[in-house]
Amino acid sequence: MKNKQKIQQMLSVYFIAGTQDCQHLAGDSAQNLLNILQQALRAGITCFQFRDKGKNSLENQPDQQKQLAKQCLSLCRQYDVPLIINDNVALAIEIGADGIHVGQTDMAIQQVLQHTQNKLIIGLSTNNLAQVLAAQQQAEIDYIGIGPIFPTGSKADHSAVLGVEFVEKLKDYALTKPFVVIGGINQYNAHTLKQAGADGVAVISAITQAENIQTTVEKLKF
Ligand code: TZP
Ligand code: MG
Repeated sequence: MKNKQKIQQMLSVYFIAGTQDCQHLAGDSAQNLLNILQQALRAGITCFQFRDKGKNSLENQPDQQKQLAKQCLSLCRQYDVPLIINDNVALAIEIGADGIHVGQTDMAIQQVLQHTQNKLIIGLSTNNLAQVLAAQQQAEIDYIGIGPIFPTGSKADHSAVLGVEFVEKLKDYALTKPFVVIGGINQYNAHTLKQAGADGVAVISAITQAENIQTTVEKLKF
């Protein structure tokens, strides 16, 4: 377990993206991702997760994907913002990322730890109460991702939506682990979720499709 306060700060405005999330823009999607990331960093995001997967991603071009991940990392370093890699422990280690985020059906946490020697930040996605409570019990997990809270167009095979009530109800369980909520979160509903107890909000389309990244990120902060 890394420094809890640092993790909580990091979760505040947690931006997630890959090339598949930049298809609405003309031109090269890798370059578009870098442009968006730079604007988001300038605007004050507190964490970036490189999640390049599925249709229209570079997952079948590992060399290009690695090169892009390295470029993202060097941008994040300029702003002193941590970079977390989604689901790909080998890539995280190879490029020297700050953390790794896994889902329920990805590499098991014990196996992740063997590879990372507990040097990287570890996040786990959860989609129901049993999974949240199980994650809470695992000392090596630094933060929990909870969602989807609202319907989302950014993840094809997502689980049932949980709603704000689910986050409210978590207060009864007095979680000690930091958690970030995800799924359909935007500048208008972020505040409600932080009021409900979330340490931060994780967003894809709210930033990748923002009309104005600067003002969007400012509103996500509060
Ligand atoms: N996991 C649960 S919902 C989701 C992921 C990766 C997608 C969130 O995207 P958006 O655009 O912020 O709803
Ligand atoms: Mg996964």
